[in-house]
Amino acid sequence: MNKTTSIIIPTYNEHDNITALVQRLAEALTGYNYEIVFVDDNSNDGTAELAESLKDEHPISVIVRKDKRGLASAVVDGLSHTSGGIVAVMDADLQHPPEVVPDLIKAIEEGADIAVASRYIEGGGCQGWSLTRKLISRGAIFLAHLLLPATRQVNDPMSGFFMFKKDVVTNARLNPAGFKILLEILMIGKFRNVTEVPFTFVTREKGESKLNARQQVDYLKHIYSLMRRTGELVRFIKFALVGGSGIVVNYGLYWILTRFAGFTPLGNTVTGGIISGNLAIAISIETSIVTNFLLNNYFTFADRNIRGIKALLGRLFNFNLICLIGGLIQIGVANLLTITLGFYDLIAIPIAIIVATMWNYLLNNFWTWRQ
Ligand SMILES: Nc1nc2c(ncn2[C@@H]2O[C@H](COP(=O)(O)OP(=O)(O)O)[C@@H](O)[C@H]2O)c(=O)[nH]1
Ligand SMILES: [Mg+2]
Repeated sequence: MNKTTSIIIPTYNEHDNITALVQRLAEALTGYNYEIVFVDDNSNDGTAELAESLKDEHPISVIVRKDKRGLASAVVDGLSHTSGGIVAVMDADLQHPPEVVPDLIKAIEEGADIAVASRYIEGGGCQGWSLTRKLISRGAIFLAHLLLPATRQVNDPMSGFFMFKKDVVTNARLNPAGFKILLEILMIGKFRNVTEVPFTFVTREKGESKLNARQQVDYLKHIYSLMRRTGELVRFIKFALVGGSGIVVNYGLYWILTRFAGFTPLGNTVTGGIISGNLAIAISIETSIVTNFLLNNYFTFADRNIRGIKALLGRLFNFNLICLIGGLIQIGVANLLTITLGFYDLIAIPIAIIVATMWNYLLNNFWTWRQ
């Protein structure tokens, strides 16, 4: 309660929302110590002037930047003007209901380092969104979860409404070109506990959205930049290399077994031929599973490596379980292609391997080496 919460609010042409915003914040935060830091990118509708005029009655400061530089950089600039130990970020257009701010403060008081107002947990939602917009939002989150592991602990890492202890970012070099500032904080901030509190992202009543197609492209660039800066890009490349080596082992061993070691090539229907061919595939698959596991454990995921033979075997077991399904997929596709569709086996096998590899990547990233 005694700690001051600094609420950073980036604005661009939000004249018609400011008064209601400040009033609703004042009501919601009666009894709390708080300050509002508006970071305005030189709006031409009088937003900054209006905010200035509310200073007498409310704890407000207004920063005006003359050349418009975007949303995330507004937050980064706002940070250096905050006096509180706790910082909140929210939109000015009332799509982030001010009444949720006390819930965020409560989460921080209860021990969270970062509290995210979330649309995608029980009790949260989006008002009036079309199916397309929902799908884009979900797709963007899926991509973040897939490529930026530290975001997986949050269901809504794209939220623009959140609160954090200032220590979290004290030593972090936040990239102001980044579009979604919460992604930056989750990826390069220092924290232990993240909590989500539900909220409904309501429709905008006044003013216009500044979201445009360019920002969707910028989002992809931002993910790429975060992958590069946090080492996830290198991990992705390593994983691909190990996967490639597994394919060589898998395919190469099948070739050796069927061409030089007496196993029958798949598709050949001599007596016992199908069993022999499938056995060759099974041996090749299992060998590549083990080589892939060892390489991933000591190379791709060396930083998440675990000690002790028991834990290692447990993880190998998990890995095998996942790959078992991948292996069955491979065997199924290989049999379908060769026996049913008459493909040459040395063409069918690599196709089957590719399908199985895609499955394996998704599941291992989300399970065996999950964070
Ligand atoms: N300072 C600053 N604020 C911005 C900029 N673009 C958008 N905003 C503010 O960021 C918040 C969210 O923007 P909005 O256009 O509503 O995005 P949407 O809710 O995703 O459609 C609002 O408070 C805007 O006024 C910008 O370039 N600079
Ligand atoms: Mg908005």
